[in-house]
Amino acid sequence: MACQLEQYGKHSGHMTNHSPSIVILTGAGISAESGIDTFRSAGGLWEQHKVEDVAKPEGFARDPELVLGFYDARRAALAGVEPNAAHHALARLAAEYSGELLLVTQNVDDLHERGGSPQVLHMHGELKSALCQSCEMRSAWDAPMLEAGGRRPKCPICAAPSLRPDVVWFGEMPYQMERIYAALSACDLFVSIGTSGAVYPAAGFVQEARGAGAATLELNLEPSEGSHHFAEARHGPASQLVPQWVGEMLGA
Ligand code: BV8
Repeated sequence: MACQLEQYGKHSGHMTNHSPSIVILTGAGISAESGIDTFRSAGGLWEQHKVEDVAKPEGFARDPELVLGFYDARRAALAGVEPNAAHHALARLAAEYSGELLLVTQNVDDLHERGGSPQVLHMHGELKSALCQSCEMRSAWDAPMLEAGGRRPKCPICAAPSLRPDVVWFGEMPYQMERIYAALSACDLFVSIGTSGAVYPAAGFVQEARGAGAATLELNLEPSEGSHHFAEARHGPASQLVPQWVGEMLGA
């Protein structure tokens, strides 16, 4: 890793003796060993449902109960899973690393937080957040959005029965993109963990970082669709690769 940072480090003199600034992007693969289905593996979420039916505004408009039920099931499943060694390793990095660190996740689960990461940027939203379509306010939410008899719970802020999952569907703008792009253009190292590189704009982050002179590392079970953009790629389960990489970064 150190050799890569020197070899691929910033050409604009960022590489002084400070600890390299790191942007990490995670995807469903980091939660796979916790028992949460990924999207594209055999039997994964998208095999059980058509994307356009459950992860697009049009699908929600067409059949809100199908979509609310899909997200209610995923939210309820969180109670039965635990963070794994990869989540805990990233929390250790946040606690012990002296350089700047931004953790961006495409995941809507809460395993990074429960694994101890203090700041998590959920660019595609969170299962445990509700967005009200009337007042457009967000509230922490851990209950079903579809109650018995198809009743809809009331928004905690405006009392309208118009809550939707606070997740970013296809065609919707991911959250905090300016902050992410600013971090990508300034970082010394971009690390992608457990994502297929199938969905944009997240799949383009490696090119942003590399274009700005950062070193790039992919940690994934197998080569992703964007593997060729990475200066270094390691393949295997996140529960092994991530603790090993964190140990390298902490010099342990
Ligand atoms: C937008 C949230 C613009 C909800 C999700 C043509 C070209 C380029 C782009 C487009 C295009 N046509 C349309 C687009 C845009 C579109 C897109 O990218 N489409 C794709 C299909 C081409 N993108 C969008 O619409 C985005 N918005 O572009 O807005 C805009 C501009 C102006 C104004 C308004 C809007 C929004 C996309 C967000 C969609 N929401 N999720 C929910 O979770 O239900 S997507 C969802 O899939 C995830 O969030 C993630 O982003 C994406 C990919 O999933 P992964 O996390 O990578 O999971 P996957 O199963 O695919 O892969 C798992 C990986 O882990 C695998 O590689 C596997 O090998 C690995 N793995 C498995 N086990 C392990 C492991 N690795 C390590 N250890 C293990 N144990």
